[in-house]
Amino acid sequence: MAPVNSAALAALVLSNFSTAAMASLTYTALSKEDLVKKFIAIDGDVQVSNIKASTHYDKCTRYYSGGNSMGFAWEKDKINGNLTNSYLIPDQGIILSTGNPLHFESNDSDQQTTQWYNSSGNFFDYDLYKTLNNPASVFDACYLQFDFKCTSDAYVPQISFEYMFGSEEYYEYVNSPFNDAFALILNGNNIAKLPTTETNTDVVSINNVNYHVNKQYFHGNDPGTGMLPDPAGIEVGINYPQIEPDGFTVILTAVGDPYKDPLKSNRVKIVVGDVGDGILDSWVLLSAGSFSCVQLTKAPSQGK
Ligand SMILES: [Ca+2]
Ligand SMILES: [Ca+2]
Ligand SMILES: [Ca+2]
Repeated sequence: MAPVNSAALAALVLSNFSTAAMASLTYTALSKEDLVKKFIAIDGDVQVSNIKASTHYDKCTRYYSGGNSMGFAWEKDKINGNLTNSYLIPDQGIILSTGNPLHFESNDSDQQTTQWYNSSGNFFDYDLYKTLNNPASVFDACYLQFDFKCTSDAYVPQISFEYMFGSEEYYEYVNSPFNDAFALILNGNNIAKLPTTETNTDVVSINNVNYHVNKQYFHGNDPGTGMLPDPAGIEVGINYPQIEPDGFTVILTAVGDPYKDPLKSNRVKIVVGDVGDGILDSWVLLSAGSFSCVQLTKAPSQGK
């Protein structure tokens, strides 16, 4: 880890929050049923069933709020350049981690790690494994799954939500087997995809969105590369000291295409996993109120 002057760090934080208090998220531990409820828009009547989650979901998930207090992105991640009007994370929603959700804040380490796996299992996830371009073993997967449909055929289901993915695997383990990833699987298809891609995959993972490829979707936040050569020959630095991951995506939007029949159940699985081993954790933060049932007359996709 590169030395970081604490006074300079504090000044930097304040410059990104000139009028606001120090950034701080509020985390709430909820049952898996309440996590899903927090995630569903009260717009139309959504019927949810068959809620499942990782056996350690009480450890790897939280509801969070206060996201806007984490501030805005620097233009080109250039500290003391111009701040954009793009928030770094969704204001409130759910956070899932391959380690501890509460370790998302404060970049005080190059190696935030919590291992949930043990001798009785890796917390492997086959659905996430299948989305990977070059599959490697998945560890510490944290997931939430549910079925949903609309309670009346006057409504149709819609899915559109914002999320960001960040990881301690950046920058050192880009293009390595430690390819932590996130997927949101709707009726068998991953809809958490990069809007465009320079590579042959659109999966949100370490190797597919980073300082090197698809970098328009990436924010660097690296405290130093330790004994490894600095990638691309540049010192990135901690651009966002309020955020622990050494790199993270811009806020991305996932849009789903649920079954047209409003009465047919849709299955949704949200999953983040360590890949290759269980260390150097990743986090995904998803906006609340993203799944909804809207009146048929308002639905843009009607008649398809
Ligand atoms: Ca870090
Ligand atoms: Ca882990
Ligand atoms: Ca990892």
